[in-house]
Amino acid sequence: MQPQVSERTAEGFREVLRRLSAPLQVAVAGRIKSGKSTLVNALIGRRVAPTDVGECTRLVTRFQYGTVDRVEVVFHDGGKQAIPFDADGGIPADLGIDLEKISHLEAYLTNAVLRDLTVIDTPGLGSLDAASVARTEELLGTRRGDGEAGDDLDPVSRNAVAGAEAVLYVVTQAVRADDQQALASFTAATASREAGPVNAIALLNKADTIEPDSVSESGGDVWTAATLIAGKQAQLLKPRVADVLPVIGLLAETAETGGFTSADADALRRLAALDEVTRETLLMSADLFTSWDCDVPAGVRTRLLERMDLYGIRHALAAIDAEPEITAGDLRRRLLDSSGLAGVMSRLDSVFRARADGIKAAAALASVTALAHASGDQGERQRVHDAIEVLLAKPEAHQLRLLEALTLVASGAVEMPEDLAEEVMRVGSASDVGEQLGLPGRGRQELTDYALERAGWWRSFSSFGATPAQSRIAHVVHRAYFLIWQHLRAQGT
Ligand SMILES: Nc1nc2c(ncn2[C@@H]2O[C@H](COP(=O)(O)OP(=O)(O)O)[C@@H](O)[C@H]2O)c(=O)[nH]1
Ligand SMILES: [Mg+2]
Repeated sequence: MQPQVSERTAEGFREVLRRLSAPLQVAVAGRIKSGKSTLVNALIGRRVAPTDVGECTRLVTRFQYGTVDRVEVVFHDGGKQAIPFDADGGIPADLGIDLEKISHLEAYLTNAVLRDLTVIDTPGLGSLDAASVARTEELLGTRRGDGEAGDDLDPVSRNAVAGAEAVLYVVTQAVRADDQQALASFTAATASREAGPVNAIALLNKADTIEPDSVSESGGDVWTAATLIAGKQAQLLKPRVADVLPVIGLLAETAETGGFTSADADALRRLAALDEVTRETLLMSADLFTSWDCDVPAGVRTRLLERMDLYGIRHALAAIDAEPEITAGDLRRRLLDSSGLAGVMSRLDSVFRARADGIKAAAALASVTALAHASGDQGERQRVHDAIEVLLAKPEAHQLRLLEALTLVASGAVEMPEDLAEEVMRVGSASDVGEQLGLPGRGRQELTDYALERAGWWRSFSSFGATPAQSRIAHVVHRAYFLIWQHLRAQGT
């Protein structure tokens, strides 16, 4: 197809192809200070993204897999400059380079997580700093680039291919109206069609800071309160994200990046051994925790507070009370368990990793369409559109159509009875065949029979009783069951 389009469009197509064979790009987005960089560190398992303050928190950083750890500054003019890690192995908080000239940072790390996910840390929307917002918006594809010199693509096209393919949306207790807007514009930009839960997960971060008493029915428990709030937010963000998962990024980061040491465990043991009154006073507030007079040096306490905050400290002290001989390693695991990171990881697997090819293909399709659209040549536009139609009609495009069906149903664009909607989501989402069929752990024969039965059911539903829109969905679901059935049968021979 390339000779039939202009050099500029062809360049865009080459970029799209390159993206298809690269790991899925997941942007971590949300307001500033929502804990994005902290979560990035937890996910990568290394305290590498600067958190809190410093000019680098105002830059977009792409973390991707590399065989040698290194960081590069990429300038607007296309130039690059290697920069050293700081003494702790992180990206320095300040670079001593004019920020205006920097496009973004590229960090190459050997960490396994990055083999199939490229994680993009963003400065965040809703920041007072207009330049940070602009950088984030540009990355998310919600804003047109400035078309800097040295770029082969015009701004529209560059944006069409530059956007992340999936997003991890970080919110805190209060979801604001513009959070939803930002998410909507992200999905519109990445998929150029109705936003969906196919490529977006929201995290309710800083779950530890939620006042349980502010949530009725929490029973005074922080995690219960967080789960309830996450459920409410899921309703608000519904058509836009797959899920809202509560998480304590800070504890996840501390537990996963070697931030919890045996010296920390010792300090916690000493705190646990303090008399009841002193201990309770310390735990009343962050101020009291660091300033109240006690045997554990204030500097040590400040470090604990920074790494665990009061909730984490309380949690650790309770674990020590229950099991005075607990090892530092076990304490670290307790903290990790209480952070909710495992739930986030498993959702990343089932929502992003398992569907990476489909998500990338959908993004590629959207990019190609946008590239054609941006072309001034009417004939070229038509040829690209025709080619896409041919492509979509092929059996191999089934995964794409399934994702689309999923999106339509999840967003409510096509209404389905609730049980059927759930079935569509299940068939389209899960990575394991048993789970896809809603029969986890059952034998192959049972699964094979059931897949065939459901294939038949959806075929007849598509012909009888369904509205035209439902019928189109039903065709796709029928096909999904049929393919599962074929696959299971082939395994048995
Ligand atoms: N209590 C608490 N603090 C957190 C949590 N996650 C991040 N923080 C703190 O929030 C501040 C901002 O975090 P950062 O990751 O830099 O936010 P970003 O601007 O969204 O990247 C830092 O001081 C973090 O230590 C959390 O789960 N609980
Ligand atoms: Mg940050």
